[in-house]
Amino acid sequence: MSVTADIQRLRTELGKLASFSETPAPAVTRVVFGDMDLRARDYLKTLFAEASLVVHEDPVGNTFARWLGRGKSLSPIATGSHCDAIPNAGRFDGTVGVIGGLEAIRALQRSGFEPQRSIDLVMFTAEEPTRFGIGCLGSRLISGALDSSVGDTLTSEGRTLNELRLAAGFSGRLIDVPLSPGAYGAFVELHIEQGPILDREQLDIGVVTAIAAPASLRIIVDGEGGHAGAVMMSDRHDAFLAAAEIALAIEAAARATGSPDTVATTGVCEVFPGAINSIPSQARLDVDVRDVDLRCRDAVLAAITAACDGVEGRRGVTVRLEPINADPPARCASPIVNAITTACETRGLRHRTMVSRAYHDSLFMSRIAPTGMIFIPCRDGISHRPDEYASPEAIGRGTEVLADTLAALAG
Ligand code: HGY
Ligand code: MN
Ligand code: MN
Repeated sequence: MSVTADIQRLRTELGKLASFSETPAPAVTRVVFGDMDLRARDYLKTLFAEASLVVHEDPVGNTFARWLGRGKSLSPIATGSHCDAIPNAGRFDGTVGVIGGLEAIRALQRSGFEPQRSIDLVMFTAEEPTRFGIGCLGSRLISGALDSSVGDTLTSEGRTLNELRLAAGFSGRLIDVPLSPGAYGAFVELHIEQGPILDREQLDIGVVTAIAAPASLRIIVDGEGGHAGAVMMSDRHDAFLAAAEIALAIEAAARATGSPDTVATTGVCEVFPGAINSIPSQARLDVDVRDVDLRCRDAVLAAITAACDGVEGRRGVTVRLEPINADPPARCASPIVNAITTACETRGLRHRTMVSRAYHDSLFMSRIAPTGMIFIPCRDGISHRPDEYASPEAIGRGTEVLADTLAALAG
């Protein structure tokens, strides 16, 4: 049985989804629980209903669209990804896994396939850290990796996660979000690679074997402010310059591990009071550190602590480190990797195994179900930018490999 994805429909629906954005095209910005996020969710639910899927939303907005299987007693399998987008991003990150997952199900329906196991299409809430400062919020809660108390401790613009989710229409208690291990027989996520390997090697599919271990932290530097004209250079304790020294030390630490997979990024830098004629009294850095090898990643975290200690002494400032998360890497399950590989071979697609340097909801779903990921190429590996691009043909191939994999797993 060979199913075929409707490439034109994929293109149309991804285009419509991209129109729900807080920034003008080609950029896409869609922050969780914002108006555009809620409009995108409504659009998706109409698509799910058209496909006769039974929709359920949990208390944090994770959305489950189920294609009922014949074996009611069998644990379902699942696919899915996210639809939120960081500021000034592209239209394919996450959405390919949701719309592609939907089209994989529709293609199987069109082919007359009837699953033994039910198949869930999951749209995870807040995979991006934009609003609440931590990535994979929805899948962390599903997998039990995050305690429900975050409902009162995570805040955005002075309001708590609980206040914001209830205002967005998601009722119920966060304590009821976790799914037990075994709730799913398997989880498979389709996603753009967000790196250059598949495009550069002109391959169709990446069969993911591992997902890098992400860590993030906030660094707050307190110095002495003062008048930009009146305070002599020798008397200054400039918080921004201290932070700048720390940021450069972070870069050096990532380069020094010897592992090509070690990456570190100072993605946010805020300076207070932020006036041209006032010496910065405080600076805030948000830092992201990753590697598939935990030792390398943690070596960078240790180097960051040492660098902060040194800067404190040399510059007469105080530095506070606030860890946000430090997660282990995920290994994809062999049966899922094999099912994806078989689908590629059956279709004669050029494929290779690879690690994911980006994190995904699969990183946490792997804690409760055997998990795998299907990557498709994106042009020049560009992502988290408006010029992120995956061709309709590449998305179609990924969707068809996903459909074959779901069919194999759903029996
Ligand atoms: O940052 C990441 O790896 C993901 O795209 N949120
Ligand atoms: Mn992303
Ligand atoms: Mn993503």
